[in-house]
Amino acid sequence: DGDEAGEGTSLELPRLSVDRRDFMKAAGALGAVSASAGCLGVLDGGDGGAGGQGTGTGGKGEHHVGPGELDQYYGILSGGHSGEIRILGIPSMRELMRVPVFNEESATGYGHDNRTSEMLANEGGDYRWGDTHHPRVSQTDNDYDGRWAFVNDKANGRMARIDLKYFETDAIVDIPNQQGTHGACCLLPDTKYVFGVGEFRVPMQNDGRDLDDPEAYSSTIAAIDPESMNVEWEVAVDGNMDNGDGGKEGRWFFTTGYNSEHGTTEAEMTKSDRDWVKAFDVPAIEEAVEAGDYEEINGVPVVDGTRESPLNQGDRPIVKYVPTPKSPHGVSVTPDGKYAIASGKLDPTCAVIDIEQLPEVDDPADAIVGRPRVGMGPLHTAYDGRGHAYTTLFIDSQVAKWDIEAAVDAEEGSEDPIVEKIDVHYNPGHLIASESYTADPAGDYLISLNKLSKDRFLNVGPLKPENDQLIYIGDDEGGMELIKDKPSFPEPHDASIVAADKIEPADVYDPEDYDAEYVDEDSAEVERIDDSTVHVKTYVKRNEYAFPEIRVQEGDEVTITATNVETTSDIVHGMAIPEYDIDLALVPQDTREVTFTADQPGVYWAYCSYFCSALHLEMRSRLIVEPS
Ligand code: CUK
Ligand code: CUA
Repeated sequence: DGDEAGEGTSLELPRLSVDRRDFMKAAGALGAVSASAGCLGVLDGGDGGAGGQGTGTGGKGEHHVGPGELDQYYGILSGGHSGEIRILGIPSMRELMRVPVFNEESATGYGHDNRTSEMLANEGGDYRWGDTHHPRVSQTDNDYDGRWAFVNDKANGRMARIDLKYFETDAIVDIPNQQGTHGACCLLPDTKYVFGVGEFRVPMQNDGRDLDDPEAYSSTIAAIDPESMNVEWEVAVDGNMDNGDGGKEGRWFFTTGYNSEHGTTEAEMTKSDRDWVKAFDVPAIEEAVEAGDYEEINGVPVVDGTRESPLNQGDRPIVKYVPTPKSPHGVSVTPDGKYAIASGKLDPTCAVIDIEQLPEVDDPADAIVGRPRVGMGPLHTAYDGRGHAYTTLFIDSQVAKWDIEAAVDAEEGSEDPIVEKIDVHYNPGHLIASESYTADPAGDYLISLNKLSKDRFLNVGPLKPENDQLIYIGDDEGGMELIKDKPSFPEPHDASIVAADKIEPADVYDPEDYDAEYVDEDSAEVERIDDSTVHVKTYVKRNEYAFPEIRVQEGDEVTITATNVETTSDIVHGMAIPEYDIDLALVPQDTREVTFTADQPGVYWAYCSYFCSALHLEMRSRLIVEPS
């Protein structure tokens, strides 16, 4: 087996072989990892480093991705209050791209052209920033289909969709009745909904009423249709919520939360010993919506899922409140769909909830079948598909690897299920293993998203980067191995790691995909629409715009429609106009529009902002604004 894998992988391969993944699993099953791991060294592909190839287990060189080689996975990381998401190659940890979502971004012109600025202003609710936490990729049959990524805005209660054909945000919904949308997650197996988990409890009509009556505040989950990005329904519940994850079979959706006390101060919120994992019975909720058992609030059917709700009194409550110790934070469903595991945050244990037992038990607490003591400050849990869970320990600055079935068999509070702990640097929040959110995780890499880096990097002043650490988890016998530190800008919270071959991005735009006027050499013109309106239609190519000069009158409203008519991959042009604050970026075959008022007479050199050719600096057009 080992020899075969060794021969099947070759130094010429530009991309780490997919076979490796299967090999790792097979080898793991045979308990043969350490015996044959040396063969993996050839995947190194020419690193030649000391720890490198074929030198037995654990050489860091075997995870090296050399110049010109491609990574095995896309890492799709959130960017926290930068408002963006980031794309990393894994295992290299090279940052490949940043995708603006809730922020304006000048390199890509996002929020600067009419289409994206209107999306941010209209559907997007007209905020200047957002707080992305949980990027989740759409799935079909419990596996990544590479179509979309979704990400929440914890700051302003929104959900965005990123089209993975273009790695571009193509839709945003400002979710009614949610002030901060924290958790984000697809309902599996086929992404029927994207759930936004509302965190902050607020008056459902937040217009000045119920200010001093926190008991009347609510938080909701919102079920969003992934195609239309329409909020189909919401469920209002008791307590705050933070993270969410869906079962694999389309029935259950889980959220963690805190503040069962309905307090408004930290002291009030942490008074009681128990909070809840809430288990939403999605088909039962759909039935309630169907039957008209809801109140329409701000245009959305809101179903009452509070404990007192009549919908929670019968045989089939729509929300089961599973009591867990103080403020559980992360929740994630195991790849086999058997358990939802909630991490204790203020309690050193995780709660293993048996999903099959949920409908059976009278007291939801009886569905908790395991309570391993994992360490201090457990926040989030990921999976390798070999029966292990990996939980970040915020306070201990560690990742704990533990055996899920052993935790079910062990006494409550036992440390016996712990297989191993590894130090991380420092204070990890989320962690994510490759394809961990699918039914079939790859089980090789894990990233620990550490909130503090302290002394791990050159000092860049008081604001330190965070530290995203790559850990190899493919070798159960050799143990977890820390491979790499990667400094990151504030502040990734969560990620999805997707096999490279499951996403198929386009190389150039397809003009059919967007409703914009394609301008080529035949249709380029400067059209005066009326006394005060001018429409400039220009193509853009190496090394020119359609017009060496564009003449308008002071006070004109000018719309520029610009198409990059290049068909060659990677030839991007820009159209920037100084002092008019204009910044278009045009990938091949893309068309963008911008509208502005020519209110300052004078000469303005429109120029290309992407270094596209030897004559890039000459690629210009003179905007002449004649005084009126
Ligand atoms: S949360 Cu930030 S570390 Cu938004 Cu999933 Cu836990
Ligand atoms: Cu076009 Cu530079």
